[in-house]
Amino acid sequence: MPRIIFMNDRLVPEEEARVSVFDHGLLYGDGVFEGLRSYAGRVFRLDTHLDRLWASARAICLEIPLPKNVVAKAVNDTLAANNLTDGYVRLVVTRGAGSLGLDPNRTHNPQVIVIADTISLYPAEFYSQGLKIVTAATQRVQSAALSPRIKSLNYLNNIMAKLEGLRAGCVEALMLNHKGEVAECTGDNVFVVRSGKLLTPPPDAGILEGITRNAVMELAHAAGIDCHEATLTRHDIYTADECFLTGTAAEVIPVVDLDGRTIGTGTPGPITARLTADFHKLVRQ
Ligand code: PXG
Repeated sequence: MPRIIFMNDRLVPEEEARVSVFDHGLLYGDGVFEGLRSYAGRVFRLDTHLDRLWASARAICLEIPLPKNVVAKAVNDTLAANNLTDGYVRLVVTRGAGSLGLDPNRTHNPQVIVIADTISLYPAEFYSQGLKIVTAATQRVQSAALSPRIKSLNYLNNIMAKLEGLRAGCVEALMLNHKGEVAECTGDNVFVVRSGKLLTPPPDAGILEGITRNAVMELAHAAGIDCHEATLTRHDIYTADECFLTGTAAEVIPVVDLDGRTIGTGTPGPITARLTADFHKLVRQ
C-alpha cells in the first residue's frame, strides 16, 4: 500500500512526494528533523518534539514556513491518513532548493515533510537479555564545530559510529566526545546506575537532549530514584551496576556489555526494569 505523505500544505501519495535535486537538504544535509512516536492514537510529547524542531531550525537560521499548530495537525493527519495508531513519524524540514553554492540565502521554499510508518522494533530478546555495545573510535563532533544539540539532517557523524558498531556485530555504539567523556550512542542517550542512583551525561557533553531521556529523568524523580547529570567516562560504565539507553525508537533498553566487558551482573537490572515499566505506562497514559 502506498503511504500518504504530508508535503508543505497537503497530503499526497508517496509517488508524488518529491523534493528538488537542488534542495540543500539533499546537497548539504542543510535542514532539521524529528522522530516521533504515537501510542494508541496519541503522539508522545508532540509539543516537546515541535519545540525541539523549532529550536534546531532557529539554531541553523532556518525559518519553518508553517506555524507550529499547523505542523502538529499535519502529524496527526498523516498518521490518520495511513491508518496508524501506533506508528513512527519522521518530520523533516529542508532548507529548500537553491543554487549549487552553499549560500542558504539563495534558497527558497523550505520543504516541510511528514512521513508516518509502522515502527520497526528491536527484537524482544534485546530487552530481556540486554544489548552488547562497543565504543566507536569516531568521536562525537565538538559543539564548537557543530552543536550535537541540533537535530540536523547531517547525521554522518552518528552514521560513521553506527557503521563501527554494526561491523562489531552491535546495533548501537557508544560515542565519546573530544575529551574522551561519554556523550551518547548514535541514536540513543545513555544512563548508568551506581549505588541505586541514576547518572547521565549533561547536554554540554555533546549530546542531543533526548525527549525519552528527559521523560526517564522525570520518572526516576517520581519513583524516588536519585538522578543527576554528571560527566561520565567509560570507567563509569564498566563499573556500573546497570546501564541502559533511551530513545524514541528503542524506548528504554538495557546494556549488559560494553567493549566485551560485562556490566553489573550481565543481565538487565531492577532499576532499568522499573523505569522501563514506568515508561510503558507513561506513553499510554
Ligand atoms: N541521541 C541522538 C543522537 C539521537 O538522534 C536520541 C539521542 C534520542 O532522543 P529522543 O528524543 O528520541 O529520546 C536521538 C534520537 C533511529 C533514529 O532510526 C533515532 C534517532 C534519530 C534518527 C533515527 O533509530 N534518535
